Amino acid sequence: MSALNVALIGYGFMGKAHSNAYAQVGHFFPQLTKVRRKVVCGRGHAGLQALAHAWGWEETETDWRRVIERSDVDVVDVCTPNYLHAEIAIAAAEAGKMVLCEKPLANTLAEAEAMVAAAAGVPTFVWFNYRRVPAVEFAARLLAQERIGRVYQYRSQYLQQWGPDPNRPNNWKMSKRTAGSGVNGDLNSHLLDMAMMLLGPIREVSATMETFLPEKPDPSKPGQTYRIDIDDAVLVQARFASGTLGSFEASRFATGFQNDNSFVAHGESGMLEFHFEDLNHLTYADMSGEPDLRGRRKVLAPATGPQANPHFWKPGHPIGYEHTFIKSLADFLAGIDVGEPARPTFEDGLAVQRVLDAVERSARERRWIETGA
Ligand code: SOE
Repeated sequence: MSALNVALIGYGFMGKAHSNAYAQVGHFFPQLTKVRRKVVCGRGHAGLQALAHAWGWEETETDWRRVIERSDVDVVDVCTPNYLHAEIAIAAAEAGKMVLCEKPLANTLAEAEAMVAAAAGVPTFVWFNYRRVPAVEFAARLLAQERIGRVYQYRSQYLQQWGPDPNRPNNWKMSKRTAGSGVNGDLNSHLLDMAMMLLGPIREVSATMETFLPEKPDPSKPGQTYRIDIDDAVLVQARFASGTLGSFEASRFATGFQNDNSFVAHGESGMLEFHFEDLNHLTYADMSGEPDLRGRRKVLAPATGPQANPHFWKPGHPIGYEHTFIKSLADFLAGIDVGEPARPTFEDGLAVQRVLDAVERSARERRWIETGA
């Protein structure tokens, strides 16, 4: 296949992460179909031009509808604020484009369902990038090999600390209309995607959501405040279809943690532990050996041999945040090349959205809610 022309819609933090992936993927994965940074689209003129210039986009556009009408655009990548995901992704899919979308897939479950229906005939992908951390992929292999046996408990946390910062500008993430939710969609969605990738579907949840500061000073308007109607923290108890008992915590008020996405899986014959703030390591405990040597051991991942990731640097040469996006894109392109869609697809994004929706209902109704999985 000749190069795919990509249109990126949105140019914030994620626009930069995706731009870097498009720029780098051909260097690390030269065997895959090439991608061309054709056009980046957004509303704010100066920021848009700056991103286009810095990251090598050929053209800019300010109306996403014009981008989707173009016959020379093959791939539409949606990384706008959440409330625009559904409208843009559905229009792009109906125009026959391949569609990639930032997480969470949508603002609501109904929107996510409509996106899956509209995109049935085109390749789709959701940027749950933490799946592609080599240590997480390694953990998935160990779980598939049943190295820790039956998993009794899975404890997972996504902790950030920027919530209380009085100097942080108000933006679309602070409003239910534009973001759909607070940490539930922004952070807990990552935890849920990773958990379901590792351990299968979640059957039911019981949750609490908290808004610590419903009103904050607006740093751009001295003396004024703004209202916050989204969740600052969410605590979830869950049961997986497999029988594993799960817990999920996501917070923007977790002082001391900048971006720690972590899990611990406790199995009958061992344990696995991962922290994104230490992303090149996986901690493993093996209960099958000599009793005195059963402590936790921290291994560098990717390791050597078949566990190594041959596409980045040699084993022992750590990788970072950006590689998770490059690898996500590489897997998407490899899926196109072999005709087997890479995951997470929009269906996987919808599965996460069902749990996010159940979490919200559970917190509102103060009871366990089944996800339907
Ligand atoms: C929020 O601060 C955020 O940028 C999320 O939106 C991203 O998905 C996460 O990877 C890092 O944190």
